[in-house]
Amino acid sequence: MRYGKKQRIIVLVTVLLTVSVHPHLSSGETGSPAGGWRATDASVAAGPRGQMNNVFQSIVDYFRLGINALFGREGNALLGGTSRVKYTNYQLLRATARTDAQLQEIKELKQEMSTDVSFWTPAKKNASTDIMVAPEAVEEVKAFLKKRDIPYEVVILDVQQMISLQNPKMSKEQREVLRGQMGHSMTFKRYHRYEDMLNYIDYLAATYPQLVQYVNIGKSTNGLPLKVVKISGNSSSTAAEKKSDKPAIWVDGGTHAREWISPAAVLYILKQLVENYKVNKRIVEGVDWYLMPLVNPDGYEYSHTTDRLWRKTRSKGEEEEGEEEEVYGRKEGKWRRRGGRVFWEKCEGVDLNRNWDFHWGERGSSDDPCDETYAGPKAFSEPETRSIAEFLMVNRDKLKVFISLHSYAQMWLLPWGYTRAILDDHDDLMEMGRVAVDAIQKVSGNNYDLGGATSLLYHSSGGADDWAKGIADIKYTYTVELRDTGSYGFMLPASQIIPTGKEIFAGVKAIAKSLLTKLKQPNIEPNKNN
Ligand code: 0X9
Ligand code: ZN
Repeated sequence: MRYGKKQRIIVLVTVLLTVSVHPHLSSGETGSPAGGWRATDASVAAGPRGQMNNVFQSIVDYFRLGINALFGREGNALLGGTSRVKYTNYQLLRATARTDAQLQEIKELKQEMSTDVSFWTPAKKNASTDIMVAPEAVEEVKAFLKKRDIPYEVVILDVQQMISLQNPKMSKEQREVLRGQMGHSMTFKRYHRYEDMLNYIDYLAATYPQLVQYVNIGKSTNGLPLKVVKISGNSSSTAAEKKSDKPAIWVDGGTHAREWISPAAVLYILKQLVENYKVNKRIVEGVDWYLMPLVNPDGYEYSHTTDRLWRKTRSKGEEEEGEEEEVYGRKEGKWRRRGGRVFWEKCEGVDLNRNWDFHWGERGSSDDPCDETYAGPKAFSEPETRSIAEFLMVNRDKLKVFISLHSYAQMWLLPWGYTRAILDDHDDLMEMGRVAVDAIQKVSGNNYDLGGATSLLYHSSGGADDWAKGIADIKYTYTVELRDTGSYGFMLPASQIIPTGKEIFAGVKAIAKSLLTKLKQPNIEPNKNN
């Protein structure tokens, strides 16, 4: 039987009404994985009752996607699925391996229970490892740790609850009111969507045209703009500082989607430099600032609409024209558990901090598309890394400082990440890093550990910092892990945006001042390439 247009609309409306009258049937409430197609696959593991639910789920998701694509209500078709991944009763355990054997066992746990555990921090000897565990596996994992004498504590009892508490809601009306009053809706009291960030940048550029410009350096995989804001103050008094040979500082955020504090912190720095220009006159006029609040907009948006704990990009691994499927090898998937159901998930996304073309694919990065540290099918496979690299190369002579903001750990890290070898100018970078962490300590009392990325964290190759140092030759290159040390982890409450912003701005400001002082001394050569 063929349905006419009218009948199709009636069917669609009926399904939607059913879903809204019985909200527990909707995918968001049952905690299904993102994307209806996955739910169909889930029936394999979910048993007959699960199969019925999942078939229904697929129909619901199908219509929801259709409606969202048509009317763009929640999420949008561009960003893929609309059902939220739920982490109800997922626990965060903090385990500490004290011996090599225990470390090995924790690594085995990761391999063997990959459906049920997710490592928020890597396994390391004599350091704590944060492991998120699905409710179905909590007892098993705890028994595993106890049996091997590996001490652990429960840090978060219900990850979902933490997620729902993190970000105060703001209605459309409230946003409109704010835009009417201030010209933008950026509050620094909540984590904003990319649209709000872009509006804020537009507002600053329009309000302070002498000071703020932005450059679109490219587009994300899903077509969102990649924006770099340039702040350059001109003092009418000093002709020398007016010249374009001012040193430049780069600060970026949001490489990893779930690390919400990092784009918020870059925006805070932007606000201080622009809206608090008078107080920060010396560093605004003496330095050209390049700020990129959001390196990975696709992943970030996805972490708002669908999976709060998403880390990578959203690229799907389709082969480029003429390329063989095997070259990309990204048709793989894996079993995952979400909301009590196991389903087959096609693995998507690339870890941008493993995708840079400097010692790409070496230690500490993965060639498995399902891994959180998947380096991509090739170096610079992602438009985000390519666009930034191009921009940095054009400006490399001016750039003296490169800072990439991440979370969480409270660490000020120096290259290299790919090797244990120490930089030739390690001491210079330590000295400058010390200036920053001391300034942070002074302003908030918080201690940031300072040191090489490999020794403080772990091996990881293909990182932005290694490329900035090794290829672009930017002298003072750092990766900063912002707050906290694990009480909230990625779900750092929005009330900590301003305090975190204040401390990181103090650190960055101290570096800018120190750089200007150094450049005044004639015998200092901050870049090899100068
Ligand atoms: O692993 C990373 O990419 C960074 N840590 S995070 O928890 N935010 O994912 C650290 C990167 C340090 N730099 C290099 N390893 N190159
Ligand atoms: Zn990160």
